[in-house]
Amino acid sequence: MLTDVNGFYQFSNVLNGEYDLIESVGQSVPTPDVCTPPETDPVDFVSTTPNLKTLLINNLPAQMNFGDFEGSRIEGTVFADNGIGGGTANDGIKNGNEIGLENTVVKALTGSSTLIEQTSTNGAGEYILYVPKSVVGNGGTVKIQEVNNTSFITTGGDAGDTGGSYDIATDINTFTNTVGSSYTSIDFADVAESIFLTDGSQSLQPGGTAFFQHTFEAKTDAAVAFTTSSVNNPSNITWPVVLYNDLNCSGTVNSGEPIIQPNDIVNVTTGQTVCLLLRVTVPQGVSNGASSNTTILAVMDYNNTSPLIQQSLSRTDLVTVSDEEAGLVLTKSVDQAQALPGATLSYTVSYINNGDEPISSLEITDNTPTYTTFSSANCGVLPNNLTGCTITSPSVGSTG
Ligand SMILES: [Ca+2]
Ligand SMILES: [Ca+2]
Ligand SMILES: [Ca+2]
Ligand SMILES: [Ca+2]
Repeated sequence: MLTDVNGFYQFSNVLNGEYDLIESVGQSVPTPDVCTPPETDPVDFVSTTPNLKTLLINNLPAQMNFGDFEGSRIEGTVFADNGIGGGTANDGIKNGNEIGLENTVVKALTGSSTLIEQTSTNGAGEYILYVPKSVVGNGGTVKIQEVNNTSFITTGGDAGDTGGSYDIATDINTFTNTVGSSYTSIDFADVAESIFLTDGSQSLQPGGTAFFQHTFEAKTDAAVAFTTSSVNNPSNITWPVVLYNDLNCSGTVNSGEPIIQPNDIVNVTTGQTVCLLLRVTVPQGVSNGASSNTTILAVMDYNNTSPLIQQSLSRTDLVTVSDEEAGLVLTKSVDQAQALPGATLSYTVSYINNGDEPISSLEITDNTPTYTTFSSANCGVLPNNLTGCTITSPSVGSTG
């Protein structure tokens, strides 16, 4: 049957059973039993509900509505273009197991960039937008724009089946509207920004060595160049700086772990963590308050991008010379300034940790002075949290 002027329809005296209800424009009434009508919408309308619905009638009244919209429907996906699961990173195309990005804003705009409608992507990264015929008619321009979430970088987009084109600078797909169309696969490709942690600072005495641990967490496939530059105070003194690739992330330099040179490239893939160790040596003879501030710059060239997409990250490590904040301080004293031959001298080695880091193990060595031989040694009174003191000494009467 045909709907009335208000779009209303009603079938009466329907026998119990299962029925297909089909929306079909302009069909003759009654539709012949032998011929299933095509599922169609009125001219210039797109469906907001399926045109075919199945209905079970069992003695009770039933209601089934069909929704149509006068204009065009646009749908697509915003996804993480990071190449996971066999995909290609940063190519602007959803491939492999690249997943959708939820809660991302997508806007429909007119050719003159007036907002028509905006929405957010669902859990699968999908969105649907509608453009009314009254706003953009046949032959008018429609722009679909993504607004990246915080900490995401655009790698591309796809105009889908619109026949339009994508512009990376504005993150907009632009196409010419045919009213009543249902456009699909208008997609947007982003990747999360990679992460570089963290800033460091240490106080050391002249001649000391500082190590700073850093982690670089790649969120997409890229070639990374790590370079260092230092600002020294006073500026005429050079502080030796070396950057190591801490392959086993131990926080220490192990045998075989390479120094990263300025021209080296570290290739990373999505989810990979690169551990770095920066070693800064305080020159001998620098005075209290001298400092060196080293910046580690990480420049990522995203794989598969042309023109090249880059992300730069940096961290700084500050080393300050401070006598007062020297870590371990040892002092040695003797109980008599002079002694007769055969007398016993008692030497005391005292230790104090003035640093802000705990010291977990410590080895102190000393020599028997000239004209003396070893008598005995003990650990003295240990602080509460210091245990396991052992003494390795020469035999009594010997030197060592
Ligand atoms: Ca419909
Ligand atoms: Ca991809
Ligand atoms: Ca984007
Ligand atoms: Ca290591």
